[in-house]
Amino acid sequence: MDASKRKVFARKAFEDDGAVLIEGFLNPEQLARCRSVYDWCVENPGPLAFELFAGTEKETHNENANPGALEQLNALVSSIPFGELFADLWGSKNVWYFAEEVFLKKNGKGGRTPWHQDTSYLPWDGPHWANAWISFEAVPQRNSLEVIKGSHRGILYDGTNFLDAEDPTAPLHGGSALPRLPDIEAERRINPNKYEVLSWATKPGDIVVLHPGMLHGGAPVDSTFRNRHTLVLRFFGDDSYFRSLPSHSDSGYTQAGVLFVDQLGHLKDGDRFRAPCFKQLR
Ligand SMILES: O=C(O)CCC(=O)C(=O)O
Ligand SMILES: [Fe+2]
Repeated sequence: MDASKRKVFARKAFEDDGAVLIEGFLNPEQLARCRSVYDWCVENPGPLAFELFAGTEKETHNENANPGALEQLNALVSSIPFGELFADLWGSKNVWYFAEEVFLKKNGKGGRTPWHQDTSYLPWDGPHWANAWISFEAVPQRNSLEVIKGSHRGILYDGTNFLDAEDPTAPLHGGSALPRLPDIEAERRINPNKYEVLSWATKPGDIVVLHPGMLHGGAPVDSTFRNRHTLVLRFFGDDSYFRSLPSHSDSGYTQAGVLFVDQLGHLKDGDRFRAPCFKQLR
């Protein structure tokens, strides 16, 4: 496929399926710079760093929006053609960078990242949102990110609280504002075809781009693929809106979530998602 056909394919796949693999997006030098920011985050955790399922076989290191890494990340995303990628993928004039998330599953431990939608945690609506999922190892398909095809256009469920190692659907917010997540893994064990799951083996330099409103989860590491170092970078474009989270949350979330809450205080439901703290790339 030539470059222009690849762009058309990626745009259609992202719109229809919610996710697409972009092979070889990062050259080795860009990938190395992503890795050094990732390593800095793991070595210098910020206030929201969290060990998922701490002390169990499922333990995964996770962090969102480390304030100490903000300047490095803004410089990193400005130096790599993410602006061009997302302007093409969405058909958006403007592109902004939101923040990062890190995942580390090591030594053959680190369970599945439970199925969830990022939009249960983040006050986001509209088509122009994307996660760039970057893993630094060559990831076999069975250990990779999994997404449910087309689910970015489906129901928004409550999140998982990521606390109950036995129940991956334990609600984040609770109450009745959002329906409880289905237990997708349990349903897949009974009927492997119940959900149309997409996943890709990836090579270093590949990125998986996914709409954060889709149902997605991360397969575990195991005895043959023992370590997964993953950096997720999040972006938004013209057609992106503020959508408040439930007014009641068992997890103490505000209606703007837990990230950049003060900077988002001026936004009401349906407003364009704009705030000067987010780096404009285009
Ligand atoms: O890599 C993973 O295990 C999960 C990724 C994820 O949840 C995300 O990209 O938002
Ligand atoms: Fe996620």
